[in-house]
Amino acid sequence: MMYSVHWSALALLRSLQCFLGLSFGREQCLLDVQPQINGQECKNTIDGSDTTTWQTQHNGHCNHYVVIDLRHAHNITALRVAPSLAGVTHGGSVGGHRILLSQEENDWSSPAVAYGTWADDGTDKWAIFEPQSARYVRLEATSATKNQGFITLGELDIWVSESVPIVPADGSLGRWGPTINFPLVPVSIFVDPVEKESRGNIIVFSSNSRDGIEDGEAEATRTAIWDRIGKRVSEEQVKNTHHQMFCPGTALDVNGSVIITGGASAAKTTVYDPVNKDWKPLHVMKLPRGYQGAVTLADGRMFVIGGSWSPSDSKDSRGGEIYDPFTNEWKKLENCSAEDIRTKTDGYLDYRADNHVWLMAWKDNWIFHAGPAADMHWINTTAPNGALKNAGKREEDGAMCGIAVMYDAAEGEILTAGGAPDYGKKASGNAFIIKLNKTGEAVTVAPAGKGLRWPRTFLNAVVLPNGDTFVAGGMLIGQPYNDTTAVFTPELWSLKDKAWKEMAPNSIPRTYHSVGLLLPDATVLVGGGGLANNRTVNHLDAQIYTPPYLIDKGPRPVIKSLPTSPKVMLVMLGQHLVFSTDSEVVDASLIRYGAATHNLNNDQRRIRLTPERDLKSPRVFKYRVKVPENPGVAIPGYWMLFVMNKAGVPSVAATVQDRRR
Ligand SMILES: *[C@@H]1O[C@H](CO)[C@@H](O)[C@H](O)[C@H]1NC(C)=O
Ligand SMILES: *[C@@H]1O[C@H](CO)[C@@H](O)[C@H](O)[C@H]1NC(C)=O
Ligand SMILES: *[C@@H]1O[C@H](CO)[C@@H](O)[C@H](O)[C@H]1NC(C)=O
Ligand SMILES: *[C@@H]1O[C@H](CO)[C@@H](O)[C@H](O)[C@H]1NC(C)=O
Ligand SMILES: *[C@@H]1O[C@H](CO)[C@@H](O)[C@H](O)[C@H]1NC(C)=O
Ligand SMILES: *[C@@H]1O[C@H](CO)[C@@H](O)[C@H](O)[C@H]1NC(C)=O
Ligand SMILES: *[C@@H]1O[C@H](CO)[C@@H](O)[C@H](O)[C@H]1NC(C)=O
Ligand SMILES: [Cu+2]
Repeated sequence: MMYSVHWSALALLRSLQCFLGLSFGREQCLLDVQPQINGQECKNTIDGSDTTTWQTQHNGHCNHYVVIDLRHAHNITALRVAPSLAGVTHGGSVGGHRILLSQEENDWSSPAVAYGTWADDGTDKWAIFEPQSARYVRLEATSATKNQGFITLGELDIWVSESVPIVPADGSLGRWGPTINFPLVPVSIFVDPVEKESRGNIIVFSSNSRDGIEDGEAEATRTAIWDRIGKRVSEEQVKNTHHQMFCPGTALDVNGSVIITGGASAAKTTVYDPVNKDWKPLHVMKLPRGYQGAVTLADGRMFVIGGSWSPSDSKDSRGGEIYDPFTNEWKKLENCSAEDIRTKTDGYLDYRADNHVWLMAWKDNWIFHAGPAADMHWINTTAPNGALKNAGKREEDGAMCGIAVMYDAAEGEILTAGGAPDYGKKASGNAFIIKLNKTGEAVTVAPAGKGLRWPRTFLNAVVLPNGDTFVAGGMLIGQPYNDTTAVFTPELWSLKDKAWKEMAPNSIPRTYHSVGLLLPDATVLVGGGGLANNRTVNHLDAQIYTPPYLIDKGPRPVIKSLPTSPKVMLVMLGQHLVFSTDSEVVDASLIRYGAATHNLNNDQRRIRLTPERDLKSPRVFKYRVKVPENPGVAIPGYWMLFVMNKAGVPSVAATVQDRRR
């Protein structure tokens, strides 16, 4: 048979088994409108042949669906949708889609297990989701490619899994799903913070190609927008900046604009403006680079350092430079050499030892360099040429493509975990708590519990509103474009217990070129991986992880009183932020919006806040929280304000802007 599974890693790891359509016995295909076209009935989607076609009738709009009855319940985990090989030239393929599962013939009340938009490129399409027991499968086309009002489809396979356990019903380990399908591999990702109801669209991008390297227009980027509320994915090619934003540095400025530096078009800088929803070129960097670390400073400027594969690879070609968004100018900091911040355990010193630097903006416009090099540093960006100062050793080896998260900015506390001494090497399970003391002075380092239970590199880390850090994906041996040693069990660093806990596993590998991000509704998005031309390891999707605090813990508190439209509140340093809620809350936090790529999100940080109830108005739930005074703690820009109740359930975030200067 023709099952050329390009998800070989998944098949290998999960021993999937494919049931051919006809082996289900009675197939049941339903069309929403007209009778089926003679010879092109929907039963052709499950006849085991890609060359027979199901063609829907043109009905002016596209909402065609097919339902398959498996006769018995199976643990279903994936769908392959193959285009017709019969040479049908009219009609589109399935673009926008939803996939629903059911135990009952006409009950489609459960949310979709996967939805999104597939690319218009004539290849097989996959939807992979967490296994779920169902007898009926429904594929809905919500849009057809080529703007057609009807679709043609060659074959639809349903994949089941007998090895992946069904998600525990109690949800105490969290829950995965749905899967969001993108028309490209989401290698870089950010939340557009300026959005109706403040809940935010998600913008993702790959390279000039959707799923490979260098097979498109040289200086352009494939992007997609996921409308989380409308549950739709759309695609856009960004050409006007002439910037292929693949393997870049990313940071969010004072106005929530995402500044994307370098990468494939090595000196270019682009800004995504969330107010006008457009992309604009900015001034080029002094030094061309890709894979650099980037971070927004206390005064709103942005610092970058390191980054390999720039065309002018040489020892001193990757030093620090600083961008001033107010003047659109770059300035080189001659005394911040990338040589000082390299890992010393990389086999290709000149090439990639200064990649993906963990940078934490701090007081007085200083930056703390937390890794991945074993030696940590302080960077004084106000010294005329910048100044680097050793801050001690974190561990013995470097931790390339590990993670660092400032989970408590007021206390200067950073969690680090995982990584490998070098690409291609065995990953580490090391985890540490770094505590910053006075700016420029020695820091303390202590092990974070017993370390990760699963050593991993290319992992993603997201700080949650309650200060716990969720770590997902990664692999045991750091081999780009090879999912063989992928880790599927996420871990949670509990602030209260000072221990790691294994959480619900997922079924899609998230390794090299994967990303993780906290969403404003307090769930976590983990996606991407791959972007290899051979397509065996490409993951054109993301999954939502719902932490246990949102499962069976009762209603969520609601922040009621922050301004709407645009739902952004300006906050002032050292001042109180006043708001009301619909119920009692006992804890609060601010988490800065960030942008993630290559397992790195330096702008992500959390500030713990203490809600003080206004006792003068006992009949309403009115609170105030004090925003820290120091802009090195409360970095200017957009933040998510969360409140939590006694059961630990967080609200949906209100968006606040900390705008200064
Ligand atoms: C589905 O998975 C559950 C739990 O892993 C298992 O007990 C059950 O036998 C599976 N059902 C089928 C039809 O494979
Ligand atoms: C941010 O937006 C404000 C108001 O539109 C503008 O005055 C300011 O220059 C912007 N700052 C940056 C860094 O773009
Ligand atoms: C800083 O740079 C200047 C000139 O580039 C150099 O003379 C000086 O020695 C450097 N200082 C340090 C501490 O590296
Ligand atoms: C950082 O650099 C500035 C400018 O040279 C200097 O005034 C300041 O003392 C430096 N900070 C420290 C703590 O060395
Ligand atoms: C900083 O270190 C000093 C001793 O070196 C200690 O007394 C102080 O408590 C520390 N401050 C913080 C915030 O940890
Ligand atoms: C992928 O990794 C595995 C385990 O490390 C190795 O055996 C295999 O050869 C690798 N495959 C490729 C294509 O490099
Ligand atoms: C996939 O392609 C990449 C890049 O061309 C290559 O390095 C890798 O070994 C390939 N992986 C597999 C599993 O074939
Ligand atoms: Cu890359």
